[in-house]
Amino acid sequence: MPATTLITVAPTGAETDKSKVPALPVTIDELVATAVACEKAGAAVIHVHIRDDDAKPSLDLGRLKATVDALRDATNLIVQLSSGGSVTDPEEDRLRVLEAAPDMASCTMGTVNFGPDVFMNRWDFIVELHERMQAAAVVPEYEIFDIGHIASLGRLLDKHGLPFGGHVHIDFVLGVPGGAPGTAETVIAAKQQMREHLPAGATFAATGIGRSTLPVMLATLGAEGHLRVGMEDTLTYAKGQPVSGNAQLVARAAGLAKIAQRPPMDVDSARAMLGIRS
Ligand code: KMH
Ligand code: ZN
Repeated sequence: MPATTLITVAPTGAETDKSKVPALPVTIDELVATAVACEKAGAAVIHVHIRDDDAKPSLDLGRLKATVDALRDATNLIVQLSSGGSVTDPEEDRLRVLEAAPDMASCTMGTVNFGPDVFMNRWDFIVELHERMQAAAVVPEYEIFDIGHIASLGRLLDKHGLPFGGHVHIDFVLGVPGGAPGTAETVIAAKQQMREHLPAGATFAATGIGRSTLPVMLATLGAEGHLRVGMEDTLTYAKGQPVSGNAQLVARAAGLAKIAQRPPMDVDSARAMLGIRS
């Protein structure tokens, strides 16, 4: 069992409408304020989606760079940019995210139905993203929305080599309508697939969308996993109680991690585990 728990916060996402959820951080100032509070509460990684002046999802390179700089100035967090963007973002824009020089970027391991939409991740696109990350010294977090994505990652690593830093870290995003369900059973099945298809030493985190957040978190803590939480995935803290902010979700994860005798991993240890460039 790992001695500590890596906590990643995903504060914004691309799907939620700011006008319906005022606590969602969408400006750079709001993101920085959330990041500072989440670092204090126990997060080590921030998974970032940005918004434009109208609070719509954006992959504008200038704004991505400004966001990375602002987060680095205000926190010691590992900055992970989303290369997934929103379901409508073109592949070129998603690849260009790496030019903002984040510490990490997400890399989704397959196409998945995403509610009424399709989150498209063609094999050739995945290979291109993986190879550009190797060249740019950006550490991937491989996003797994469905069980078959784990075998696809095994195939990617066999054919195209290990990621920059040599360590394989994946994130099960469970409970998306169209993907694997957010249950303890999925966490265990996915972990079994990791053992079969990925190199020894690979680590995983998991997050459950919506009301699956707690079952996935509790199962993951008991299954040697790390945690992702945040308003990208969860907007309700308890029945009838909207999330007040991302730090509330990080604090709950940190509290449960302490109860599990696996307190939050500090940022320097997270950098060492993930193989982030210094
Ligand atoms: N917004 C989803 C379509 C990622 O950040 O890499 C994709 C997503 C995954 O959130
Ligand atoms: Zn995301």
